Amino acid sequence: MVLFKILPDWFIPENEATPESVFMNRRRFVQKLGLASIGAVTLISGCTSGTERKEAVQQNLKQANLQPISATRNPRFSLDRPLTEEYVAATYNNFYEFSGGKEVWRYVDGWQTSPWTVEISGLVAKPQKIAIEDLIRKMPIEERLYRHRCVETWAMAVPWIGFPMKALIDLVEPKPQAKFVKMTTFFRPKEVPRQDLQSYPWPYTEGLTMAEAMNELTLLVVGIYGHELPKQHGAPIRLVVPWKYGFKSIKSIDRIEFTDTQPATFWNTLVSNEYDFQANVNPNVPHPRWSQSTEHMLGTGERRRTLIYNGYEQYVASLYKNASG
Ligand SMILES: Nc1nc2c(c(=O)[nH]1)N[C@H]1C(S)=C(S)[C@@H](COP(=O)(O)O)O[C@H]1N2
Ligand SMILES: [Mo]
Repeated sequence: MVLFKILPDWFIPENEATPESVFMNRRRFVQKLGLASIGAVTLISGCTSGTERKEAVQQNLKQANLQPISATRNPRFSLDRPLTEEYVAATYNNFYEFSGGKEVWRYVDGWQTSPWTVEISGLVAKPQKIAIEDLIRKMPIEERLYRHRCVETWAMAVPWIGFPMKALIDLVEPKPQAKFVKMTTFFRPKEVPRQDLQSYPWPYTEGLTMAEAMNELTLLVVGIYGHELPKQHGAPIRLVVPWKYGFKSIKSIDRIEFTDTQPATFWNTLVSNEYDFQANVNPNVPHPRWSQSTEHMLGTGERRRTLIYNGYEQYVASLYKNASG
């Protein structure tokens, strides 16, 4: 109990986890509080040193044999902060299919992401089932530096590789009745045991309005740091909507459906008063259990003020002009 009082406030929201920042800053943190001899800190942080961990992760990324993707960086999307180090971003993930904590990279090895097809259906003129390689070949691939803000208050800045969702929409030609896009993560409870847990509404689903889906920021992502996505980031294809809390950016998508009604979404179904459908980053609207006014960067622990729409106001504010929230 005492321990929680001395932990930084952002520790609390990330209740199930071993926050990377605690880990990375363990020495500094321990020194500052004079807690080096208290076993509980080690218990929370794990017991390998930062360097050992970095090496283990880099080895793991190498073994994943991720193929390079050549993509030109789009200079329109620049950052106000340094990029997060690759090994940090790859070891602090939310992917509830594999873990309720952040060490997802330790559990994904046995899960196969190839072959992979994406089924696009619903209110479209050209429904199709398309192999991921064929989809990538047809789409305008580029690199973009984006901020990412998790509802739990951690943030990162990473170079994604992907294509605008608008390009996929043009490919399938939605009918005028289409009002929402529903995306669904793979569902393989035999291979991925957590998908057998009855307490969660598997498979993970997310959704956007058509206007949000067509916004130029909305990216379908197939790579990061110059190569294919490691599994823990949602291989082989995931959504990235950087003005919304991270849970909207659904991973490992195998179904995209155009609908006339708002789809049910994973976190909203689980805890509707904490995770809404819109989920736009907003420093002025606290989560029921914690403030959203600041965030901390993975790896460095740097604390920053949360930006309205995560700093993407100029791109998206017009979408919500007439809304109250
Ligand atoms: N299928 C699926 N997608 C998911 C999640 C998940 O648990 N399952 N977690 C979400 C949350 S809460 C966040 S913050 C981001 C994290 O993306 P990253 O691990 O690549 O940083 O993925 C989102 N997409
Ligand atoms: Mo998140």
